[in-house]
Amino acid sequence: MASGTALIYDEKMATHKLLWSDPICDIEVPERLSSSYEQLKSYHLVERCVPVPAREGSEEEILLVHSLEHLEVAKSTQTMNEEELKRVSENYDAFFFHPSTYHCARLAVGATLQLVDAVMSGEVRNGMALVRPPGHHSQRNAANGFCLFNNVAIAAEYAKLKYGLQRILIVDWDVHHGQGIQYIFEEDPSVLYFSWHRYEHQEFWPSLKESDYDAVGLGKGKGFNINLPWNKVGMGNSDYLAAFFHVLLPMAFEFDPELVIVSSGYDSGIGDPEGQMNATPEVFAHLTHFLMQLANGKLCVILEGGYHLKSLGESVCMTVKTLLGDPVPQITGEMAPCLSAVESIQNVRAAHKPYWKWLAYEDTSFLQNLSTKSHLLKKANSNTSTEHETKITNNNNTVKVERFLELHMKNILFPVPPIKTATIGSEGSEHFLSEHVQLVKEMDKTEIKSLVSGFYADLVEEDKILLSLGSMLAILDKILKKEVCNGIAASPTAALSAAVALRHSVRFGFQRVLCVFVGDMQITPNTEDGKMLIINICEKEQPGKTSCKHCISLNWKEDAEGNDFFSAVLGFILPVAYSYQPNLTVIAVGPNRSLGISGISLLVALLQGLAESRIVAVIEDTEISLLQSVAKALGGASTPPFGIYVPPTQEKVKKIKALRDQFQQEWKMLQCSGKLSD
Ligand code: X5A
Ligand code: ZN
Repeated sequence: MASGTALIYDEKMATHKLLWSDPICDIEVPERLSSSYEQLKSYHLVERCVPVPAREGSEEEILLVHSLEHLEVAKSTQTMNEEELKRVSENYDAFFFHPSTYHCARLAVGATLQLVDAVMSGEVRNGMALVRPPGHHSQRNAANGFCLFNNVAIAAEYAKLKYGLQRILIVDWDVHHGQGIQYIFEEDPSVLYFSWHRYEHQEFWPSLKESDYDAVGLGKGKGFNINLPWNKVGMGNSDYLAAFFHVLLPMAFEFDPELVIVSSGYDSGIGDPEGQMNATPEVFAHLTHFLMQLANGKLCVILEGGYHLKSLGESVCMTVKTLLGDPVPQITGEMAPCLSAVESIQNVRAAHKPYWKWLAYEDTSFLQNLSTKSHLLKKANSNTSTEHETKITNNNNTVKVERFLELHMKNILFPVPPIKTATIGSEGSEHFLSEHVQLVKEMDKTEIKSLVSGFYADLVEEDKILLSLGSMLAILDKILKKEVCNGIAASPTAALSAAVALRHSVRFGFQRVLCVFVGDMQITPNTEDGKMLIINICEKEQPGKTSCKHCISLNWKEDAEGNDFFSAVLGFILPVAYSYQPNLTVIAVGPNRSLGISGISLLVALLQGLAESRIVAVIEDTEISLLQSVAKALGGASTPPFGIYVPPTQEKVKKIKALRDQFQQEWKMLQCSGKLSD
């Protein structure tokens, strides 16, 4: 199994720079590259990565996407003087040539292809390439928007050709629309392109009609181009996560890519003068973590935009840290998407309904944006500020965001325990012991008794049960004390163990503990104080049990043919869990589980985005392969056995929709349509 994270960086790419004054292009500076690399060094991330050298992309490789004419024009700029360079540059929308530009752009292409090779050959699991100039705006015959050669598009064509790939996912989280990538793959069903972008009803650059949600692809490629336009600035963490839950990720799971490439612009992050968005660096850890669950972890992240140096650097670090397998920091801020974001999400879902099976039974309809009006209103009222004034405000804001990030990163970053998973050396555990797993000493009986007394003492008669509670508590203690990240315990009574775990962590001081219980739960703890949230996944409706805000029953039986559970995880469980923001997650598997190993592994993998990845898994099952799979998922294995993805049936889609309607006022990350039920 592939392990390790490649990092590609070559300081030569910092020689491409603007030689004359141009207020549009002056943000694309060499320091974007060098300061990001310095930031990586200061977090000691560079030394943890596998260094892979850049190389020049060949002419043949560039011609996979570009015209010979474009290549020749670019080549001819190497020997030009400043005046000539300026003249050629003026032929394009927002581009500048420097004598070193051609060489840098070839290095950017080659660096990207080196990363694809390192990942595809299994030399590493994933990686990031820091490149300049960026690529996603450049087109077959034109430079555009700071981009000369389309690094990511070339990489996708290269991977198709060299490795015979049939499904590649490109995720473009840059704040601009990568129209260059869209044009290149519009008719190609083997490349699924997703882009969100600042759009403001076509007012924001590049102001194209074809950046809207209704551009879904052409011919055979219909359904394989996904545009999510943001019609307002100020989009933040919850808007980005909602877009992943309700648009990108379900499509990505249904598509089941063999390789994921990210057009990784950080101008969608806070403080960026272009994007004007509010997403904080840790959101990129979450986005990265989600994408790591696809394509057996084969993930290539390629730098595109990002113009606030501090915000860019921190976001790059969060991305690389996550690629390396570090636990994901807790997301901050109010977890509710804004109305304008929800409208955009609803519209892109409606536009794609004909092409995706998981959407087929959703009753999506188009929404004429309410925000259109308020947008025009806002515009009409805004007093006209001069260019100069705008610059000053931006500079103030830049400094403000720098100070904010300084503090913010100190708050969200936490020391990573050297050992990831704790377990008890019980029967069977030898099957999943590895260097990342620590054996925990069992507690003695009196200690356990004193811990359990007060709540479930009467239930604990048998020694065997007492001992298993002791094991679980010993593991939980290590997690609570942050000596390990997560833990796994076998238990003859999962419901009792989970209940004790919940009570113990609340008593320890945790304010919100999430419990996802798979199977029949014989004991239901009292959740009235809101300090616990239980989601019970079971096959049949329990008579007499009604769901409430903190105790939700989800009746679901995994499809026998394949894994359809992803639709419930993305459409319900994760949105609820992210709305709740737990400090600890308990996953318990009890009797009569209605999920297979693949479903449970997926759950474990995705829930690691919450609670700083603190998870305790309690499993009442003698099946060694389940224990092994969960232990693997907890360790961040790159090949989780998720099985074959199949879309959910109409009945299941309705079930999720009913739950969403029931709970979306309380758990707002569930919202994905503008018209809320009452
Ligand atoms: C790669 C990238 C932005 C171009 C903006 C031109 N390009 N106004 O972020
Ligand atoms: Zn951009």
